[in-house]
Amino acid sequence: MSDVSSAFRAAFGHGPEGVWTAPGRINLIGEHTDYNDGFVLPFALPLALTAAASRRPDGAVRFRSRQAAGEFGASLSELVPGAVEGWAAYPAGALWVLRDGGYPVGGLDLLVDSTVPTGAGLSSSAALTCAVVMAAASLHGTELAPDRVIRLAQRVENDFVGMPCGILDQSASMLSTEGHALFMDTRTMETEQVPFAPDAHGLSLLVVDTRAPHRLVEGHYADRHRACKEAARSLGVAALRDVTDLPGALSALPDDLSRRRVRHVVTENARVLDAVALLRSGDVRAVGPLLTASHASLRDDYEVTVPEVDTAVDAALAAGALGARITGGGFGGCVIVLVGADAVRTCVKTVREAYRERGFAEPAVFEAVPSAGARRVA
Ligand code: GAF
Repeated sequence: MSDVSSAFRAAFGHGPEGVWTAPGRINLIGEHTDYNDGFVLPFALPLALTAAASRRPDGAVRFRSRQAAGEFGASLSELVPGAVEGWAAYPAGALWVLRDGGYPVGGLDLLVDSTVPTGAGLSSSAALTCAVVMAAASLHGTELAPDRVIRLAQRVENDFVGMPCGILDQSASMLSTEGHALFMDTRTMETEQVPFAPDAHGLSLLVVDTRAPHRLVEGHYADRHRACKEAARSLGVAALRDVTDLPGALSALPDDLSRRRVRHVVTENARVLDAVALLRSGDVRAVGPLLTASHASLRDDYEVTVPEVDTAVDAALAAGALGARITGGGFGGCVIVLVGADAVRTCVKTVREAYRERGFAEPAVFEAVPSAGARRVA
């Protein structure tokens, strides 16, 4: 935090008025369910973005990132959809959604620093948008409730950046608490903090960053989203969340592709409910097979995995993991592995060997510790 404040001072010649932090996330289970009004079970990582900011009297904005060269500068009125590219589109979009929503905003100096890797499916962009929405609103006199920040940050992605995401990532960043997974009904936004501490059960939840870059804005995600909406329409339900008779729905659908997309969403919602029930009863080990079933569904029915991801899952399972799956939107990114603490070393070694054999770049592996959500820190 003091690093961010000193970097801010060095860049802008004065100190920040405030500092906010927002974490990246892992989704334990419940993938591609959020834009189908379904259930999700994410938690926040200790990896986070920190944003230092202060108001400017002249209606100008200046953005800097410690992870990017140069400075982005514009006037507030120039920040409209389509006008800003690269990382600056996210803070620009945060200011645009606030203005568009009728909240008072003015000029802003902003410097961000992040430990959330970008393009790894760990929600680096939700961390950025949540932090900047909170910072800009607060500095201009509005303390937004977390559910407002979530919706506004989602709008940044949907209407400014052009990524039709749901509310999983923003909710995880805003609402997570240490030692818990966040069970959320994305239709009602009702939440439950479910205790989740693998180490207390002699287990570890590893994150394997496959380093296969994921690019969700590039169409595949939007295709899945569209297929789900079309299937819901042809089944006569508001959202796939409302499908109660899966065999009946499958026989009513016109083609194999939509049948597979629907089967994934409906079975994944059921797996979230099963995982929550197991966590509530303290049986963390039994969540393993649900993770693996989720992966198979995402690989075969939803088709969002890539060879690096499948290799990590297969190698981890072969080395004795209790369960493993891709996490996040897919097409690259990270795998999570639930494994007994005594099998961690073998598991990591087996995954690394499998990567070497296939000629893939060395994956990064770290342990996921359920951590606190976004907040003002100074
Ligand atoms: C991405 C999206 F941003 C989320 O809204 C969610 O749909 C996820 O992919 C898949 O579960 O992270």
